Amino acid sequence: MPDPRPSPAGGQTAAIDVLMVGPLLPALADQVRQRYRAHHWWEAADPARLLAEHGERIRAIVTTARFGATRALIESLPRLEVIVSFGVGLDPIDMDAARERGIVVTNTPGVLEDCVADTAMSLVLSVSRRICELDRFVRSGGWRAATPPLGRRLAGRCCGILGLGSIGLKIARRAEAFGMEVAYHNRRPRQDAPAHYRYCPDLPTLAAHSAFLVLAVPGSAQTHRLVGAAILDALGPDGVLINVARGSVVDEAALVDALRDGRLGGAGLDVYQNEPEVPAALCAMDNVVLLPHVGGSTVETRQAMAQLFMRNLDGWFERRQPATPVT
Ligand code: 8YV
Repeated sequence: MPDPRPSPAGGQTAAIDVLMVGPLLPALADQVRQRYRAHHWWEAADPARLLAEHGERIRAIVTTARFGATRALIESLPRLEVIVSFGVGLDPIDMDAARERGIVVTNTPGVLEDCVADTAMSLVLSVSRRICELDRFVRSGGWRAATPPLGRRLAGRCCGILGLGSIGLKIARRAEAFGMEVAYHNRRPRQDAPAHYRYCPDLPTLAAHSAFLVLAVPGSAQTHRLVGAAILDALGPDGVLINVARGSVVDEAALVDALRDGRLGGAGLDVYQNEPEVPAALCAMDNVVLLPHVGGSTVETRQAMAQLFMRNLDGWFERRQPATPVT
């Protein structure tokens, strides 16, 4: 439905129709609505009717790394010029459909990597030192009756990183600061990586060598279910899986089985196969720490992402120059 409010600050952009696929941060959604004629796709009682009425005029899809843009949606908008996404992940955007039409896609790289790396290290620490479990132990009065269980130390143990990209590199630096050894697997060795980072030519080798296997690869057809039973077994009963990448990278049923059977030591997860659904079995396990996909969710990072998002949207319509185009 078009937002009924006028677009006072919109100036030249006020007459441009944009389709908001899902909810944005309230302040960012307000900015978009003040500057553009925004249609709320996810709230439409009859999405087909919304498209029939406004689709001909829509020139931008504004979306997030969660909601993306399907081929069907892209193909239904004949005047579509640009897809502006909040987040770095491109997996829910049909990039082929966008490329075929010459539609520009933008995301928000370079501003959320520190926070995602912090989240990864928070999970490493929380699982290894049993922070959440011990918090529950204190709150429930368990301390009066029993000695707290021991955690495992980080220093001297190996942090294995699947995907030494911009986020992976920041995770590596943090792991080093905790005295950990760093190993990684990419399709090929990263030339600018410090020489003491051990390159593993394949994922099973990395898993076998690591105490913590941290997933930092993009979600894609190439990374789909890369981590299954064999990799979890290579990580082993003392090993911990950390996922700040995408739920699609892990075979979640195999993960539950490995944890339940004690073939894997623990897991720290920020992402899941079918968000916001989390398997009940995981919720019942003490050696698992669960976050609700908050890798980049800090005030500072969200503000920086929102600014970059607007520089992409305005940059396209004012100068044909978005700040961070992907295509
Ligand atoms: C986003 C993410 O912050 O950027 C990404 O790819 O997965 C998240 O951390 C979130 O999806 C924004 O909607």
